[in-house]
Amino acid sequence: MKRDYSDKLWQEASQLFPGGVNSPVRAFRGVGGTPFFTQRASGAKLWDVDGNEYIDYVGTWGPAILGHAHPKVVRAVQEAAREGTSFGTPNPREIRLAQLVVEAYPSIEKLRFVNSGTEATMSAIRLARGFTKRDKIVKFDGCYHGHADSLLVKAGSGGATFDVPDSAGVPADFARNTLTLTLNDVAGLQRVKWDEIACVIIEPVPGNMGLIPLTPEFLQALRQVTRDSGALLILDEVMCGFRVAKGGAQELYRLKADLTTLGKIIGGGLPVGAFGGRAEIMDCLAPTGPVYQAGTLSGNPLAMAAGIATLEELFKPGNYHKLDVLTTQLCDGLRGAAAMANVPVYQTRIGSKFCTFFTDQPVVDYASAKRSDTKRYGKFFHAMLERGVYLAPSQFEVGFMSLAHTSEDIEKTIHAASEAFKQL
Ligand code: HOZ
Repeated sequence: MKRDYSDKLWQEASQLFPGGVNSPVRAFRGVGGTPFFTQRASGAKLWDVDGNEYIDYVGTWGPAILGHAHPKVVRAVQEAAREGTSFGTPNPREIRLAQLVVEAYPSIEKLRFVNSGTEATMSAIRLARGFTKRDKIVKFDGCYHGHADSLLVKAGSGGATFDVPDSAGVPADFARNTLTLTLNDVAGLQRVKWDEIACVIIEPVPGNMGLIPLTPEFLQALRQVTRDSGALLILDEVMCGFRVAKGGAQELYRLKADLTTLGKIIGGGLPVGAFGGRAEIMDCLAPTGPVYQAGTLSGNPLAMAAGIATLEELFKPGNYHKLDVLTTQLCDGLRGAAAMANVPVYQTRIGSKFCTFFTDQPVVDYASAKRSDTKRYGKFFHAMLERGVYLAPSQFEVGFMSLAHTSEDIEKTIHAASEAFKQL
């Protein structure tokens, strides 16, 4: 595989950006080697600057559920750009996108758009603290909710990949107010003094330590304990929102959050986040309430246009079923290919998210995810990349299927995996 131009750009990027990148997990340190530079992307494919083609299962870390550069999304962004790239005033597209979100999420009565998932979770936590007048929050080991200070405690994603779950630079006084618990541990929920807790934040489809299914009993227990104590339940659906079902994890598990955070898909590939929930809570935000939150580019018309086009296309009948079928086909194929090569794997899938752990033990929480053989994952990753398949460059991230993937792409991927597993 030709790599000359990517390698040259990597030298230049390494002089300019810490670790050569603008977001750590892109640096391939979790799998070894150095990243390729992408020239363009279309449908289910990426092409790097050396002309290599990849079937892409990262999908820009989740937003590309329609595939890359979907014509309707591109057209919507072009049309919006012609009318102006940012206004700093209310604009009609904010309303249309908000209506699409509210239609899908019955728990969201009011929402606010921001510019990233990190902003969404950071703002939701502040709002929860302002609403409840309590300081302490609860999160779960290995869940990642962006990089706001209070949330970089036992964090997944890059925190898991680089083994820095507790970031330097977070004041001890902040971290002290973040309590952590173990996923799927119903008994562990009893160890918390819930009447001191402002909120619990959880990825209802944890996807930042690989992909770990939560039991319905655990989710229901969490809902019960928060409801009883007045602590708010924040479901972080930045990754799983609009991906695992039209109404996200809340539809899948019949749950109702007090606050929900969203991002990724709702921006159709442009920078967007949102948080929303009960009107009574949301009205505590300025200018109606005392909790301050703001953003020059929030509700940006280009991002709104991309989000509207994405959701309108995604909501067409049959699309979620198609995603399920494609992802099941891939996961069955990967499991079969691993078995044929005698490589123990634990394959997980929820909707169109999937993950292959290199362990024969069930993965149910962060500790069991960490038992996966990450070196083996790195070898598998590179064996797949050489065969034109781009998987997440870390064991602690997940794969994303898109509507642009075809059965033929999946067959090619399974064929590549059969060879890659044998090579291990
Ligand atoms: N937040 C993404 C999912 N883990 C990864 C993207 C990034 O950190 O660059």
